[in-house]
Amino acid sequence: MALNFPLRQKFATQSRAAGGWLTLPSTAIARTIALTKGISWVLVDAEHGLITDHHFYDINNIIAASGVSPLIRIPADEPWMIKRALDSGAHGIMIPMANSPELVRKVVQATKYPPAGIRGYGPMFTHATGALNATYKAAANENIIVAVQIEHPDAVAQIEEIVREGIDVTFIGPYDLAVSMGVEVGGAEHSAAVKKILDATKKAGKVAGIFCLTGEQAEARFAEGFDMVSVTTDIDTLFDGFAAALGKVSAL
Ligand code: 3PY
Ligand code: MG
Repeated sequence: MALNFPLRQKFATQSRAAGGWLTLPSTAIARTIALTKGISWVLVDAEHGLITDHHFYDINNIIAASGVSPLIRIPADEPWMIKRALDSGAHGIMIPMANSPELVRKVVQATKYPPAGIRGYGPMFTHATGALNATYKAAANENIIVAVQIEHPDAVAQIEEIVREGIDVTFIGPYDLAVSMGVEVGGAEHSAAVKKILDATKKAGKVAGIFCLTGEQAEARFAEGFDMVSVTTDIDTLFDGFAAALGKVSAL
């Protein structure tokens, strides 16, 4: 059974999936982003954002009610965190620092009910997926979107093996990738690593994603062949908006 996940529909039609990034625990901000024309997914950031699992359920519902897929980025590759995020109705999960095929296999198993995996049963609050309990369980394994972040040289070195695991998306974290490689974002080594990840992902028939902070960056990444790209974040929009407004005011 197919669950009605807007982001899966984007994948099926191979059209550009532009997303927003939510770092603040606010249903109002989540809805504002989700209702922006052109957005098909919102990343709920429980890794570096201020959001915790206490907020997941309401945020997922408001994003899904806007016709957009909520994805949750959890702080680490822990099965219990994956379980809590999925049980709150996320359409998908994003795992930071997915640095080896073994780790990715463990993560994929944590997203699946037995016998395919080890996910525990308790989908009473998965309203944002449009299904609950037995109906949800019957559909979850094949519908939940699994995105793993490629943001470390160990992952780049093993990218061909990583993309063969049961994931849907490789999602590049360009800033961690630069920090962990000890190079500049956009420099020659960084760009070569990004290209290697993109090529391996496309060759495996998986979705290639990358984090961007501006529409200009997103447009360039889509043009390079990426399928799933963020356009900005709530907090960056606030920074930029306040700075731009204050830039018009003299003698402060
Ligand atoms: C990174 O650039 O490291 C990311 O994870 C984007 O949020
Ligand atoms: Mg990162």
